[in-house]
Amino acid sequence: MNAIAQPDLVNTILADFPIPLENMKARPFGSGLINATYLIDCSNGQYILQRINQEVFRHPEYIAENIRLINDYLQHTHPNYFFVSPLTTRRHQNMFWRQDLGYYRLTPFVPGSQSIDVVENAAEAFESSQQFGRFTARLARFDPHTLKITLPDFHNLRLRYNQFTNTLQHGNQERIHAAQEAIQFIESQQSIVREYEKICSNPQQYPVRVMHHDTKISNVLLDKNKKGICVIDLDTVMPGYFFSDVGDMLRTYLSPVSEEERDFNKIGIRIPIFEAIVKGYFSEMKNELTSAEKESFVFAGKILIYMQAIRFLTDHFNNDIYYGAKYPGHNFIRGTNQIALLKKLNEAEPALQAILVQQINDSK
Ligand code: GN1
Ligand code: MG
Repeated sequence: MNAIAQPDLVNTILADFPIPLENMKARPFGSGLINATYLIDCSNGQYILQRINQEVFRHPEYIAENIRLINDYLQHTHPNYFFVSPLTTRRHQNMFWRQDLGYYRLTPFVPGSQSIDVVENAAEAFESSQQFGRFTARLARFDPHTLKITLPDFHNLRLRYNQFTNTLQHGNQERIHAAQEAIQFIESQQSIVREYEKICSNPQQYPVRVMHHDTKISNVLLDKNKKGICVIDLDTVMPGYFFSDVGDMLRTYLSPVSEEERDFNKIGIRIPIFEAIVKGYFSEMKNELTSAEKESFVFAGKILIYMQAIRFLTDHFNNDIYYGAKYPGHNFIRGTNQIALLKKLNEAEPALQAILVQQINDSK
């Protein structure tokens, strides 16, 4: 899925950006599944070159429009907020270089920044959660509906569930047959879909906000002391609900191991990390969030873990057309890993809820 850019293609693309090309070096970078990413070294600094996956993002120009709108708004209202915007091309002043070969964009690499792939401690979780909270808080008076929908129905759990059941009819029957236990578990948790629908039909208590929709730790830049600098990877910034960002943080920070882990005994819920996520998010959003949103933090985790389990399993049954697979059964492992995580979250729920209530009270 991640087509490797040819060196001469990289040169052709970069020639249209205002950067010096002598002694330029390019190498693959990062761990994203959807867009191909390269680190570019050149004489005036480092840049990130990314090819947008057009199978996933059907209108890459929407991404550019959204980033421009948000950038303009923030420069106006919060000029000190650190926001990394892609460079524009020399010829057309576009945020994308595009030809038949695809859409590419170039973003400055923030000097002294680092990103990490796994949350090791509560301080990292706090910093990251604070950054995602700050992003939505700074945009609290910005009308989310002016943004383009870059990925329609991205976090629509009802749709994801329906796609899953549909795939059970039409997908790879051998794989489906071998996955009965996982399928039954997914079906047994359907009440999550119904609760999700209640949230989406209650705009008073669950308002539509500008959400990032991909809040894994690697989408936050940290400085050398692991203090948060800013959020990155803004392709999925769209109108959405609090649960998307809060839930994906719980999904990706709580366990000491990621969705890639094959030894499910290592999956667990780290309570201090939960507390740090809540504190970090509340530090920016406590005056914006409704009581209902605050009280639903644990449920946000359930929605996102459940959705990701469904997405990985659906892809497994569809012969890995979306996420790809590095080994046979890769998406089955990822999906069942997420099921194991959801079970752990369900077990830990009373303890997490108690911490949440404490934090809600402390934030008043
Ligand atoms: C994809 O490409 P990446 O890693 O940023 C996916 C997310 C999933 C994630 C799971 C556009 O994100 O929704 O949570 O994989 N993004 C898209 O690793 O589908
Ligand atoms: Mg992403």
